[in-house]
Amino acid sequence: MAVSQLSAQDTDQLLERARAGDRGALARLISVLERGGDAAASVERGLSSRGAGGYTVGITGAPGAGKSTLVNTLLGEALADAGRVALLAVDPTSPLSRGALLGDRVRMHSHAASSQVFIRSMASRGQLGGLAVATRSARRLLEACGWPLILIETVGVGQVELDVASTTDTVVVVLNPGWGDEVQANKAGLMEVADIFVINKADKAGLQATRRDLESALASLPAERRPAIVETVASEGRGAADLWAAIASHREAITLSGELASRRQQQLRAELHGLIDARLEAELDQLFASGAADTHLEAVAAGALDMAAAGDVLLRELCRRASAAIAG
Ligand SMILES: Nc1nc2c(ncn2[C@@H]2O[C@H](COP(=O)(O)OP(=O)(O)OP(=O)(O)O)[C@@H](O)[C@H]2O)c(=O)[nH]1
Ligand SMILES: [Mg+2]
Repeated sequence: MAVSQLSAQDTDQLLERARAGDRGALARLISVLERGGDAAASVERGLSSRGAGGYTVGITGAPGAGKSTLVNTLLGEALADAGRVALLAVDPTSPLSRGALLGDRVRMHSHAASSQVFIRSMASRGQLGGLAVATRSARRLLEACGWPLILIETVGVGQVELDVASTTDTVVVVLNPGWGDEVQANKAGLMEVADIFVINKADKAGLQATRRDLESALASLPAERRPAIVETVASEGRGAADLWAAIASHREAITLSGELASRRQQQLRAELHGLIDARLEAELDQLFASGAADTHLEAVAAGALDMAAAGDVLLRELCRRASAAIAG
C-alpha cells in the first residue's frame, strides 16, 4: 500500500513492528514522515517525546569532503560501543535524480547488511516544511524505537547546516587539506556549529596549513569550548578510533556540565517551532490556492488597499482556518 494511503491503524502497526526491531517497518515510517500529511501526524502522535535516551551525532561538511567514507569507518567503532547504530544520510541539495544516487551510495556501506545497523537516505524533495522537520521526526522515531546511537550525515549548505546542527547532540564538521581560505571565510559559522573538526584526506598536501588556520580561528574560544581537531584518512580507515574517542569525550563533557540538557531543550524548542511553521505554511498555501487572497490582491493592485492591511486580513483568515483545522 502506498504510504499516502496508510490509516492510523496501519501506522500504529508499523510502529509496533519498528519498535520490535523491524528495519523494513522503520524505513516505511520514515517515508511516511517525509511525505507529511495525516499519516505523518498519526506517526507523530504515536511517539513519546523522547525514547530510551538515544544520542545523535551530526557529520556535516562540503560535498565530497569524505563524510560517507568517514561514517562508514566510524560505524565499526560506533557499533562496538553502542551495539546498534542508525544512520540518516540527508541530502538537502538533491534534485530528483540524486535521491537514487544517494541510495546507491548508502548501499555501498559495508555495514548495511547487519541487523544492528539501520541506514536510510533522506532527500528533501516533496517535504512539507523542508528538510529539518522530517529529519527531526525521523530522529525521534529512531529514539522511540530504541536505537541508542543515531548518526546524521548531511551536506553542509548554509541554513540547512545550522538546522541539522540544531537536531544533533554532537556536531562533527569535516574539512580537507587546502581549505585554509574557506576556514577563514566561514570562521563565524563554523565556530557556531562545530563541536569537533575533522581534517579528512590527511594524506593530501596542505594538511599542516589547514590545521594552523583552523587553530588560529579557534584560538579566541575559551579552552573548554574549543573543538577538538582530528586528522583522518577515511579511505584507509585511519583516524576513525581517534574521532570516536573525541565524540565520546565531547558527549561526556556536555553530559557532566549540563549542556546536553540545555541543548535538548533547544532542540525541542526548534522542533516545535518548525512543526508549527510547517503547518502554518501548508495552511497558507491552501489559503492562496483557494483564491481567498485574490480580491485583496486586486484591491492592492488598484491602490484601494495597502499591502500591510491585506496582510492583516489574510492573517486573521489564516488563524481562523488553522483553529478550525485543529478543532475539526
Ligand atoms: N585521498 C583520500 N580520498 C578520500 C578520503 N576519504 C574519502 N575520499 C574520497 O573522496 C571522495 C568523496 O567521498 P565521499 O565519502 O563520497 O564524500 P561525501 O562528503 O560523503 O560526499 P557527498 O555525500 O557527495 O557530499 C571519494 O572518492 C572517496 O573515496 C581520504 O581520506 N583520502
Ligand atoms: Mg556522502
